Amino acid sequence: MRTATRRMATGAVLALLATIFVGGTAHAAEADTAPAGPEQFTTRVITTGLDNPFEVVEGPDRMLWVTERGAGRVVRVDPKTGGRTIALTVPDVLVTAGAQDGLLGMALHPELLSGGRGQYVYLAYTYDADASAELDRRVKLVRYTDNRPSQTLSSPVTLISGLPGSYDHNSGRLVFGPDAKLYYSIGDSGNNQFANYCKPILAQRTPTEQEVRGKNWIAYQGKILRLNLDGSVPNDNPVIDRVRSHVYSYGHRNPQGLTFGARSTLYSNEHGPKSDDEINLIRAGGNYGWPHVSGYRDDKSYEYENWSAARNCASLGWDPYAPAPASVPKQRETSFTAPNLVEPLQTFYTVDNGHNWQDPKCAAAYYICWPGIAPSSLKYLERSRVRGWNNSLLMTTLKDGTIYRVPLTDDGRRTGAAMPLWSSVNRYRDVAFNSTGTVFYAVTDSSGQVRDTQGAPTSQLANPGALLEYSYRG
Ligand SMILES: [Ca+2]
Ligand SMILES: [Ca+2]
Repeated sequence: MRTATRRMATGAVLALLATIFVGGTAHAAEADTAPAGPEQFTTRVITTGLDNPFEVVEGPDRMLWVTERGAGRVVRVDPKTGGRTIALTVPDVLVTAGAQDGLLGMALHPELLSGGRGQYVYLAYTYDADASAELDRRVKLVRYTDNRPSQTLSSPVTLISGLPGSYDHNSGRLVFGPDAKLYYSIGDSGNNQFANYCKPILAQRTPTEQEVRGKNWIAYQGKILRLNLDGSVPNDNPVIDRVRSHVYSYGHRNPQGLTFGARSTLYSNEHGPKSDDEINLIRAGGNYGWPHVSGYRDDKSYEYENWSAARNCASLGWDPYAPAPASVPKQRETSFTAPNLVEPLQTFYTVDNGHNWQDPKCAAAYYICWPGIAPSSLKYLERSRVRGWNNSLLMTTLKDGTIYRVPLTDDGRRTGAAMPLWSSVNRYRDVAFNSTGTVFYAVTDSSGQVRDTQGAPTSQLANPGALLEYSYRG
């Protein structure tokens, strides 16, 4: 923080000198219109010790509403004092140590605390759907009602249950759309890799009419869903393979970011395998390619190896660095065709064939050096008093220790280069901003690996489980 302050002071003096001594109004004008950089912000730790916070949003009460994935709690944090109150501890949340399950996304009804009828908070979380000792990890979306006198959430109503849940790749972002529908992202369960390498990826599998009627949501893996506020299927959802369901778009891997832009454009970002993290513009009925296509359909550094289709899968060992055995079917990206295939707006990053996935700098954890950033959230900023920031996406990352701003074109259909904003040795999980768009808030994971200042892996996080504030100095 002190370094940033010093940099800012020096920058301001230089800008002033440039204006006075260079005398060129063009110089001054340029300095005045360049988008603000991180040095124009003051950083502050609001609070620490949150249990893997997942979602942060500024409520109409100007408190910061946070979900703690690990503790299964909704807390309201006073941004001035860091004081927090528990609004809810979800009674039936399932949390497994080291897993990606627990309390995930949260969306506030736009009428919350306005005196209207919509005094609701929507939550997504994993639970055990099996009453016996067996574990059946599923996800449900539940609506809670805000109770002002006690400042707690109560009267849960389950909107939908039995959604696919996993140890890995749950995604879990929940958004209240401008069309008063709920949007929810579900990952591919982390299948076809690590301990799940013999389980098939179902991101291309769309539900049958019979499954929808029977409330069997198995095919909702690797999808973005669109739901009515009561959990039912909207009658204007896209018809995909002759079936209308909650599925809005498909072919996703792990879309953890989901946000609406201007003109009802919907954006998502998702984790690629070793490369090709993506930002996508989401269209109704769009196919985003996974697992046949990763990033662009360019045959660069990725080929779909379908381990589950190998007859002897269980006897094979999964190795991310060795070529897959001959019995594992392989498919080049360009051999996959789909009329509704949608390529990303941008990737982080696409690399050429022959890339070295075992950078010696990351010998302790090679994936930290893979050419990706692990995007964990995306939030659209329409208007901001921060210079040059209108019409932007803010993107948090887990591996990269950086929050980025991604400028959008006026029509919102293309993105410009991602600009790094705030960097630290932290796994940034989500970002929010206040009503004027001049104060930004980020939450960080409680543990995990990230790139250190030299780009090597470390698990020594600077601010574990924190809520951080970045205030624009103008
Ligand atoms: Ca894709
Ligand atoms: Ca590709």
